[in-house]
Parts: sequence; structure tokens; C-alpha cells
Amino acid sequence: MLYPIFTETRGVLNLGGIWEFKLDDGRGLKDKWFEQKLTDTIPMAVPASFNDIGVSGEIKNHVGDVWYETEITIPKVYKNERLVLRIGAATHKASVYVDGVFVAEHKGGFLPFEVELSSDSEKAKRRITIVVNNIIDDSTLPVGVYEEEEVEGIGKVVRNMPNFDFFNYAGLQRPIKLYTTPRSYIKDIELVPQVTTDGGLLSYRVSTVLESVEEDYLVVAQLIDEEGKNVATGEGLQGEMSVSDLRRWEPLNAYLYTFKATIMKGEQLIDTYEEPIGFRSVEVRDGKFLINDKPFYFKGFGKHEDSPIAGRGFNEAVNVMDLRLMKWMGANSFRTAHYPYSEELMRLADREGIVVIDETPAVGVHLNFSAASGGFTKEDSTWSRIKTFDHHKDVLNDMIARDKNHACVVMWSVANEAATEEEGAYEYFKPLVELTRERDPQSRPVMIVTFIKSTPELDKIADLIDVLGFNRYYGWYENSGELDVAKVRLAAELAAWEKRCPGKPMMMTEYGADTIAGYHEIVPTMFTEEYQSDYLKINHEVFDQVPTFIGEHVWNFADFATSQNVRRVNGNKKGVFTRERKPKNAAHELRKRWTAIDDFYYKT
Ligand code: BDP
Repeated sequence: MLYPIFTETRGVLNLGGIWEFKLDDGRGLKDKWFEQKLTDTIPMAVPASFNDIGVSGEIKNHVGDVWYETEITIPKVYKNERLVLRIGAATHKASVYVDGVFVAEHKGGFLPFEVELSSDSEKAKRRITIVVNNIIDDSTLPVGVYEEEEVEGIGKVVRNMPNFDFFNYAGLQRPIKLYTTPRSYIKDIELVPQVTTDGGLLSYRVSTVLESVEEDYLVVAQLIDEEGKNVATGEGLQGEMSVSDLRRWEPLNAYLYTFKATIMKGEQLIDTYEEPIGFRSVEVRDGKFLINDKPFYFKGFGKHEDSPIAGRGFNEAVNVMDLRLMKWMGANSFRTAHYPYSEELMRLADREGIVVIDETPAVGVHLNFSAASGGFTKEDSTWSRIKTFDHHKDVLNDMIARDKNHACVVMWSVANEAATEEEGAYEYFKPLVELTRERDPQSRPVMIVTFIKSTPELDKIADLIDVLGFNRYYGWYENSGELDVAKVRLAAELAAWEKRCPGKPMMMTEYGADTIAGYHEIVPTMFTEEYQSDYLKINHEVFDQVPTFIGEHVWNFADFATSQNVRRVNGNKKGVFTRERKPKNAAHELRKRWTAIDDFYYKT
């Protein structure tokens, strides 16, 4: 799926701004609100999460449908062009109406979808209505629990608890755009760059939609370097281009070529599109994670798309600052915990040379464990009850379709903390891992991130994946306050994994301690800045002893909002930065460690 850009043949209009907004108590669709202009609305920023900026409990905690509406005017210059409405993300489900007519629906809150609008109508103005639903249950990703209760004196109380540890922000959270293409157009581009001993090789595949098949169309492919010089050319829908004097895409030292595809009809330019492409190889071999054939060490974070005011809403300034802060610390990578992040951020990571583990929204896929409450029950197997499988396939397909060409993406994470210790996990995940491998033209490694109950004895999925990803909190949830014991327990678990999966690389995808900025004690005590630093230190002492340990992602980059529960005081405080991006002491400590660890050859 191509990201909308301006080219000689394409235009993009950003539909961001103030939209009309309204909560729905359940009558909206029945009463066909889409037929008329919405009434009794309030202004709402798009993109943004609606929850915090509505400034009312009713809006913040609303469960169900919300309505967004805007009117657009299509400029005359776009008459006869193909017009596409592109919604960057509508969390979690959306139905789209244009002038009261239903045109599209989409499930899944973290991936884009498109709908073609008719452009030949005489009507320049169009009313766009989007109904967004934020309910999460055992068929959605992420997973939630939906409950209704009759309470005396109140009536029906609706509860929708996340089965995960972040606030269920919702709405039109990413950019909405209207873009144009000619009627015959480039539909998709698939790029497989290879790094060879004396240069590079790019395999490409361009898919097109042509107005008439009889006409003579020719697809021309060009590879252009950062100076704008054409370094290779090809013809036809697919082919290979070789590049001499190759500049590689390296972590923290990115070099991006531009792959330009053009459809020509004789001398006439029909459509053209430009896709950035970095040449780098990725491979798991001999217990190592190789980028450009060199053993890479992941230093960085599990993150969230989360900031004050906009919530999970797209925030370009925050994105720029976060990646700059990571570079300041000597970090080289992050995981898109726990959903695919915006396309704009992925393009920025390509450019900044930040390595990304790209994760699906499969979080909370465990019906006996709640990351929000810490509760663990043992009822029937998760896998006989959960209804996420088909949607899980869809989000994997769509995430790979969107992100397949990104140089920054070096690994796919199929899920976070699913019930991988329960019977049935292997059967659930085997087809999903196979699908990931089949769909990714660049054959990137695959991981499934596991939690503490997925021990070396019980885990069912380790054999399916290339890298073991552990979320482990020894010294926090386990052995709270006992860092000396925590260190022994962690070392013992890693040793048991080395035995169970000899030679398989492992990394810590989460480890962290809640820390209130400004809390200090002489004797490191939980929640103080001293404890967070010491907690990280004992973890690092263990990591450094394991030869096949390929990386450390601290949980979390910054403090973030969660739902209310007894474990969270105004959100999750495991950030190395506060939610406002001020450093805690640990940021300085990590900076010392990471700037002293090279990106390559740390463990050899
Ligand atoms: C893990 C989850 C993460 C939580 C974290 C925590 O993967 O989403 O925020 O623990 O408890 O269970 O801080």
C-alpha cells in the first residue's frame, strides 16, 4: 500500500483540522444520522484522540460510537482525476459515508484504509461522515472485556476494560488525506534490496491499474541517489537493478535511494511515484542478529504513541523529539509496542537510521491474564475462547502490505504477551508465523514477545520464531525490592532458555520499574529514581553474561496514560522520560552505557 505523496501526476490534500464531533448513545445508526448534516456537535481536532481534549468524563470514558463530520470542496483541477480518501487510522472500527451514502467500513484501529470517491460529479462539495467505534472485546485487537450491568438507581452501566496496560484512546488518530492519481495508475511497489560484495541489487515489482489494456503502456523504473543522480534504470513491471559504489543503509547512518516508477504511454507521462529505499541486509545466523552481515546489538525501548493532550493522536513534533532523544542516548532501535505506528513515524525512522521491530496490535490475547490489573485466573484455555484469529491474519497482511519496503523494519512481532504458555498456542500461531514469512518479500525474522508465565518449560511457540523476545520484570513484579534475588532469578531463567533453545538469539523486549520523577532515597527504594537506575544496572549485568543475548529494550521510553486501576497512579511510570519528555536519572545512566556500546560486534 503506497503512502500518499505529491508527484508530477498526483496531488494530496490534508483534511486535518477542526471537524464536527458528537457522541452517540446508541441511536445514531438506527436514526440514520448520516442522512443529514450532524446537529448538536462540538468542534474536534483531527488527527487526535478525542478522549482528553473533550474535557468531560462523558467524552473521555465514552464506550461505543462517536461521529465525525466535515465538508470538503474538491478543487476544479482534480476533476477527471481518481480521488481517494485515505484514513490513516480510525480506532478501532469505522464506517464512512459520503453525502449520506455508505462507502466503506474498516476494522482495526492502527492501520490505514482507503476509499475511492467519484470525481466526475458536478458537485464540488462533499460531506464526509465517519462513525468510529471504540469497543474492544474478544474479537478485536487489542483485546478487551465488554460488560453491561443493571445498577439500581442508575440503570445500565457499560464497562469496556482494556486487557492491556494503556489507555484505550480512540477516534481519528492519524492524518486523513484526499489524494489523486490519474485513472491509470501505479497501485503498489514491492522492493527487495540486496547487499552484495561489490555493490547492491534491487529486485522490484510494480503493480498497475490501467484504463485500457489494449494501449501500449510502458513502466520505467529508476533508482536515484541522495544527490539526485540516476544510478540504475529498468523497464517493465518487474526486474532487477544492480548498483555499484553502493551506499548502505546502516543503523544511525541512513542512506536512502529513491525508487521511481513511471507509467508512460508513448511520450506521454501517465503516472509516477517515488518510494524511498535503503540497502541493508537482515539475517539471523549462528545466534546473532546480522544487519549488513555484522552482529547488531539492539539498544532502545518499547514505546507508545502517547503524549499529553493529543493522547495517541499523531504528533509530528513529539515524533521528531523522541527519535532525537533516542539518538542523544545512544539508542539505535525501538519496538512499536503494541500496534503499528504511523506511516509518518516509520518514514522518519528510515531517514534517522533508527531500527524498528514492527508489532501488530495483538496485545491482551490472553483471557486468563490481564496486564492492566496484573490478575491471573485459570479458566478454560484462551485458545478455545478467543475470536481474534481471522482479524489477526488481516492485521498481519495489512501491516506487511503497508511497511514491507521500510529499511528501518528489521523484524516483525506477531503478538505481545499472548497465552503462549497454554495448550493451543502453537496451533494458533503456526499459521500466523507462516503467513508473515510468506507475505514479507524481504524475509525478515519473526518474533512473538512473551511474558513471565511463558517459561522455558511451558512455552509453546519458541520453535516457531527466529528471536526470543522476553518481557521480564525481575526486581519489579517478581522479587519486588529484592534486586540481589532478582538478578539470580533472571540469570537462571536465561540459562534455562539457552538449554531449551541452544543458539537461538534472545533479547529483552521489556524490563523496567515504575519511577516517580523527583522521588529520591539514599537507600534505593521502589518508585525512586535511584531504584530505577539500580534495577536497570542489575539487568544489564546479567545480559552481558549471555553470548546469544542480542539486545535490550527498556520499558518504557516515556511515562504513558493507562486506564484507572489500583496498580497505576496517574498512568504507567516506567518511562525513562516523563510523559513531557523530561529525563529521569536513568536516562543519564542509560546514556552512559549505550554510548559506550557499539551498534555492532558487542557480543563478539
Ligand atoms: C507488560 C506489557 C506492557 C505493560 C508492562 C507493565 O507488555 O504493555 O505496560 O508490562 O506492566 O505486561 O508496565
